[in-house]
Amino acid sequence: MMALSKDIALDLYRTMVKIRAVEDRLAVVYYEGKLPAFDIAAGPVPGEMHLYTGQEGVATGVCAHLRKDDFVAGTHRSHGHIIAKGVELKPMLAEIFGKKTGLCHGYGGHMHLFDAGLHFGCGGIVAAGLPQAVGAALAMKKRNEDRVAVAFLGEGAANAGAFHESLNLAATWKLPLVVVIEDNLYAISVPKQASTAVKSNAERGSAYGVPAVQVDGQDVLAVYEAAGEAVARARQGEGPSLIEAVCYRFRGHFEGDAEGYLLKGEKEDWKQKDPIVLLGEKMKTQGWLTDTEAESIQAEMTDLVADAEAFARQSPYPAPEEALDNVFA
Ligand SMILES: Cc1ncc(C[n+]2csc(CCOP(=O)(O)OP(=O)(O)O)c2C)c(N)n1
Ligand SMILES: [Mg+2]
Repeated sequence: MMALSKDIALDLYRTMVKIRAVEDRLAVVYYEGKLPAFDIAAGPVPGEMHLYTGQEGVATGVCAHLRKDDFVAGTHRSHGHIIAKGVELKPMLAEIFGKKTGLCHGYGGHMHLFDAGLHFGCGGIVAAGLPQAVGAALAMKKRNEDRVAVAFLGEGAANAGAFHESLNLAATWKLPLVVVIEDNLYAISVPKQASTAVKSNAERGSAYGVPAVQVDGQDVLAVYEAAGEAVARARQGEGPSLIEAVCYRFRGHFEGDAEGYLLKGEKEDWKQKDPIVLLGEKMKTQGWLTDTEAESIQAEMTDLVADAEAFARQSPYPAPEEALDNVFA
């Protein structure tokens, strides 16, 4: 068991509460102007919205080992990844609101958060982040840098060709890559067992010569420990690793999902394994956190989000005549 200090535990806790605070607010703001008919184009945050609520332990446990110059490729569900990597909330929320002050000047929105300074990118094409992370890892190796590339993906994406080609190349070239599969049981409404006969995606590592482990994704400390080993391996030039984190999203695939595919009582059961509550309880047992401290962290993060939201709302939209700037046309 990796030695854990109060400082590290507190850092993990604060990051998870920050992610949850952003998304709890977005879960309200998103519906402004959209109801009663659910007009997806209406309101201050038009378009689709995929929340990460419930999976915070995965992004947090992995990114806690990363430096600013390490590369992360996310997915369509990446608020948690970019926050755990250290993004400023103001430009992040401004991007989600489609504003000129956003990370991508409002061109990207919630699914296309990109922060060059943080070496972070994500997007809506399932499994597309993997080849990008392999490319980043190849560049790092060619330049003799001790940087690491991380690709997050869902268990659905692990059935895409890009996943298999990426693992194969990364292992053959011994690249500094960590692949993190977040198995939240579903790809949209399709349960894992309907799209693969493989029980655990960690088993797939051996097909490519990649060390792989399965961890409880609701337990941020388990993720933190596995990621510590994988990131160290990559940084020391020992090649790629695969982490399969079994987790659960507490909200639908996207906001507006009727969730007719869930088993009765399933979500309620998983909510008993809220990663924030679980870590908070462990810390309280250790004497590392009091109820008052937990409340003040929650209040601090709620305030941070309120400031970022105010910034986003007050910011201007890009002018229509700028629509084709900065894009391939
Ligand atoms: C190449 C491609 N195919 C299909 C889609 C439509 N799509 C969006 S999300 C998704 C499911 C992804 O499931 P998973 O990888 O498990 O991630 P999760 O949503 O569970 O986080 C699909 C099929 C897409 N965006 N890109
Ligand atoms: Mg999934």
